Amino acid sequence: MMLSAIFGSCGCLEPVNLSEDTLQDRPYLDTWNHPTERSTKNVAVCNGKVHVAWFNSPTWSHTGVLYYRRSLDGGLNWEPKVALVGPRDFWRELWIDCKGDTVIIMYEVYSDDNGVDIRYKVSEDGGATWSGEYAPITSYITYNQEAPTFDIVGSTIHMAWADNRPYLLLPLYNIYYKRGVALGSSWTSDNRRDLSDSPILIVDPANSSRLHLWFMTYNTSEKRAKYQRSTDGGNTWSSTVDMSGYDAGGSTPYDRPIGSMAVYNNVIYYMWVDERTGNKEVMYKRSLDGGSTWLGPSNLSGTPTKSWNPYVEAAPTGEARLYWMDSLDGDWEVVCKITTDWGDSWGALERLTNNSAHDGAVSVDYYDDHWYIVWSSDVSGDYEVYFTVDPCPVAQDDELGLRESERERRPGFTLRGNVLILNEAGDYAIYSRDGRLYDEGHASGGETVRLRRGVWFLRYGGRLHRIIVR
Ligand SMILES: [Ca+2]
Ligand SMILES: [Ca+2]
Ligand SMILES: [Ca+2]
Ligand SMILES: [Ca+2]
Repeated sequence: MMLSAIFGSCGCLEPVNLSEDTLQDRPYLDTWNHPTERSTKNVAVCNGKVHVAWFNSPTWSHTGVLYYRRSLDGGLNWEPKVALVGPRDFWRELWIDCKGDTVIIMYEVYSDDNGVDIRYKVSEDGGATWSGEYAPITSYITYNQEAPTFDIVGSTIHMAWADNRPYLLLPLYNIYYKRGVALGSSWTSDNRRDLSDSPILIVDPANSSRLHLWFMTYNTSEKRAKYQRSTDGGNTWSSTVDMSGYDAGGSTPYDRPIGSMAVYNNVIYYMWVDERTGNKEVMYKRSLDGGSTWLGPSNLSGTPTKSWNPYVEAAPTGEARLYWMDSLDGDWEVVCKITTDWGDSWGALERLTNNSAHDGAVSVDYYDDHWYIVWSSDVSGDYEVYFTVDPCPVAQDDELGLRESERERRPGFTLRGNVLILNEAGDYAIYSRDGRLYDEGHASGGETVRLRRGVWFLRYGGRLHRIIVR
């Protein structure tokens, strides 16, 4: 049996309730209680510090508090949540990202005079202290500036957003790009890219001059997922590529071709949702050459139920993960699929949640062989923001990667560097993280097995152990 069937790989054991509040705690402030426009980024991990941001509101209302909470040890322990902004009028979305100890949160605010506007705050000490509130866009502010997305290169912020300032004399939504140097001390001018909305901007972590832009058109004539790229750090941009080539159905916010994108070293994982199969599915295209050519599309979710809110993240190892929400049992669950071969093949659907509550609004980050997952659930009746990590978080002194309850029953093996020492007599089997048998035999005591860096599973002494070789 594949070990992945024994161990769900979507997340680790019991999720952590980060919000713990009797009001509504949600990554995305909307009556649908899940994203309706694009999948937003609510978790960011850098230097082993986990940063999470969400909205807290009495009911559906623009008014609320933007909360922030961090862990300094990869999610084992959490500092108290901080009311970072508010109470004030927000709109729906926020976006958090980090680079080193620089953390930035952008969010939408609303006022009757200026409609929707974008604001941001910066921390330069890993989330310990925060700047005042800045406005990256200062022209046409009486129109709506929405859906901020950004990535950080050094101290440069590359950002995109949606804006309905007049274009061809009409107030139509277009996506715009601009760049801020010195964490936004000065900004380039607003650069209109194309119709229409919900951008996601990703800088290739291995090629920092390559910028990739996911966006969509959603109007009466076209409901498509689209793409542009820049290969010169945002100075010039390609023409638009129609990625979906198929109009998503319906006319509500919940019928948009909502999507996500991840990039590593010119491999691009591009996701969106449409109904070409007869129900909502996460569709997938992939590029192996930095967006010059594309493979696909293929149906990645493959469920007969509604699939929504895809969030894909990529690792330098060739592993990538797609999390999404699916109405599997009539309610919503967060589920995932994993590839370990740069997106050639994907494993079976696995559940992160399994309950009768509404689970969704999932986002994911990757850092140092770990996947960090944040979502919301109304399992308590008033929505909470939950966190998990896979593999399980490891304390500095816990080289076996076992949780406290397992450590008490510490089995007869030790790990010294990358050498596993089997101290007691018994049969053993070692599996790689994708479930393939790596080694097996009978130990008489004192045998050693050398392991590569990464995550392994050991069946030994009648139990299954997760081992992390660092
Ligand atoms: Ca709550
Ligand atoms: Ca505005
Ligand atoms: Ca489906
Ligand atoms: Ca559920």
